[in-house]
Amino acid sequence: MSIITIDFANDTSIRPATLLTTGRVLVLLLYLMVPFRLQADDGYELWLKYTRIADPTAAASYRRQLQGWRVVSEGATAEVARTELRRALPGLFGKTIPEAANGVNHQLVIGTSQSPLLASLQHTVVGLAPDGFVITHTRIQGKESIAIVSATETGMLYGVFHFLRLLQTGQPLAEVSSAPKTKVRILNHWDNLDRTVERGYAGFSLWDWHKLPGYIDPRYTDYARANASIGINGTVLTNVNANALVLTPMYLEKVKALADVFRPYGIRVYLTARFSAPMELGNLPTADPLNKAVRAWWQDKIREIYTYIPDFGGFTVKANSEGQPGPQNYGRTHADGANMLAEALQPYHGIVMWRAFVYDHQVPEDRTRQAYNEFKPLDGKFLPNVMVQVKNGPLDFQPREPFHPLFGAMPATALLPEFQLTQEYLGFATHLFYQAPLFKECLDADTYARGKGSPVSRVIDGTLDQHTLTGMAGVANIGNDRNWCGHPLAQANWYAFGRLAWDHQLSPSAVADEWIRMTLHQDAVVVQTIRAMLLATRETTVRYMTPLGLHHIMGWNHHYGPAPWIKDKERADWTSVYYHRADAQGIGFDRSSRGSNALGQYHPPVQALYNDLQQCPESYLLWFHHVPWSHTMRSGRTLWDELCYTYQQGVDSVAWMQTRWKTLHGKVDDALHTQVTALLAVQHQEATWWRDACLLYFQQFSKQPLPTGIPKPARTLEDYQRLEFPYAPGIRPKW
Ligand code: GCV
Repeated sequence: MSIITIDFANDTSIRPATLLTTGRVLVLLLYLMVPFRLQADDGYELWLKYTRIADPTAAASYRRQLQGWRVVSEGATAEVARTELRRALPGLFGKTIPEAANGVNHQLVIGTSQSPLLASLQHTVVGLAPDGFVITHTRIQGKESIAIVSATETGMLYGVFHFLRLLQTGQPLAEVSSAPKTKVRILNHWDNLDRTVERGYAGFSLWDWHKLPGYIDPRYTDYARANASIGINGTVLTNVNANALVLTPMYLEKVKALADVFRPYGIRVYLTARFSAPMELGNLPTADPLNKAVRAWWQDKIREIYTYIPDFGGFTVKANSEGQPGPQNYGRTHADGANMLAEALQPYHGIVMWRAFVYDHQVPEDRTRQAYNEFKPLDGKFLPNVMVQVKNGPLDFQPREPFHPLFGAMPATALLPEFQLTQEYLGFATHLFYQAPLFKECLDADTYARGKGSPVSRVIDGTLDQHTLTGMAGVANIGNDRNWCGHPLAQANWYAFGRLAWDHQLSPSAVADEWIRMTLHQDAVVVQTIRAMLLATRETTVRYMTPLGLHHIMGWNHHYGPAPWIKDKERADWTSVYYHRADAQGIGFDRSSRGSNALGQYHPPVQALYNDLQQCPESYLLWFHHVPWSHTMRSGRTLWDELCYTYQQGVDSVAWMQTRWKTLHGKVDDALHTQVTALLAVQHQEATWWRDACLLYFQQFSKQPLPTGIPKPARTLEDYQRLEFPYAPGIRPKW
């Protein structure tokens, strides 16, 4: 759709008397010509655009059921619900739906179950998890009504957003009862106080620390609306590579200002705690978690934080990992460190999310085994308000990893899975990569912890081991780019994360469908085309980056582009050769019982699935095995040929996406079409680069020709190896 903006008021060539009529006629004409939107789609409105319902039959049916509406609760969250409905309904229907304070027949009534008007519906929300809601057809004061009701104000707001989603996606207004499957649905911002974002590809941090608390950017409210609309109820504002300054009064004032904006949306604020803060801010000689003065320092600090932010959520902590300080500096355990903070937070109902992303290059042990070695013995040693935060896989957010072996190994500990929405290893904000299939692959994986049917999702929603403190964390892909996430379609990952944290049983396809309808278009063919593209992106990227179980072969430090040749750095576990182990015999990391036995950390049925080279699913082959180049794959091809063809398939799939996207020309917003066309072209170029650089490099070991159909690389291996990207985004600038 093209941009149409006419500023009548500033057009001095039109005299005031005619301005009104001419203006009105033009507006009317424009409205008739462009019924659904008058502005270019810059992505800012996310999935809350509330464009006019395209199907007139559906619109008429909704209208019949919505003669008026009212929110019968009071308070800040009720006001947020009203504001959202005032914004949404005229957009969806093209005209205002009256607020009917005294009720009308066929009305929408919204409130908590404590509202006297909804008292008769109290029973419908009894037993629902906190913040669950019900949408039901009933009679209120004798009038036909649809009621949205929840035991909590936040649940009521979630119900409103769900109702709006039904309208936006053309669903029937049937009875709904919905409650979150996890409790802490939280974004982790790796945002620094200087506004750079570690591994951020969508501009600078949203948090304008310098202007806070005096200036409250309206964008903070839109951020909160977006999160509330998908059930996200927490945000960690700062990078896990933490800066203690955020705990000082000057910054706490600023954090408080953000918390005040987010509170009516049901969003709690959390911070990262730098473990050495008592030394850096408190001038103590130690940060030993068993030291009395250190404990007292944290208690005082936490008390102080709660004077600013009475509903402060707690801390995320990265300790003894990649140079961050931690309890092990003092010979203490992770549990000692986490419990010290947890004890101080406990009176205020705060929690600690203690990260299990730990590995030490001094330890002569497969890096993927180290977190389990460290944390498994601590099971049962953490206080009840501690969650151990575990990345989805045992390495580091690769395009494909098996699930982390800690899932299913710590039944006495609340585990919080961490996904990375920002695309550090997935093509930054340039490549289209819809992550819901990746999230689901992990959530659906069977740990066999309590026999068959013990998926990761049941570990983390608490049903497997009866935990009530549950959650899901996502490393945010949000920055201050106008469209929030850099790539105009990357918002789908933010959306999918929230939806799956609420209900991990939703399918990636259904979530994509919702997002497309709410964000881009309602036309069935457009929806189908984009959904097919989104669903293909995960496998596509795996194929052109890290096929057949390869991993960690990207550029040094910035992680941009292919670099399987990285070796001889200060840390072996940051190089590529450590992971692919290509040699004259074959390629891959033997993690079977004959190798590092990382597989031994999984339950026996999982071991049985992967341990045998002949049985191992080929998508994980080189993750678990060192495989001869001549190995016969299921296709009948040799490993070498299969590797070449899989890289090629990845490149071909991007070309397929380009063709699909081309068919949408004229059907989706022009500016969006142009932007995505350009980004897909870059993705194609980069997929080709990955294929050529990796195959040339691995060919040195396989010593075999490229099979028929694989094009000759455009450049030499040395050319690719010489490429440097001094200003690749996402790493902290060196001053
Ligand atoms: C925040 C990877 C990233 C780091 C990140 C780290 C982590 O190693 O490259 O930038 O640090 O993961 O998750 O702590």
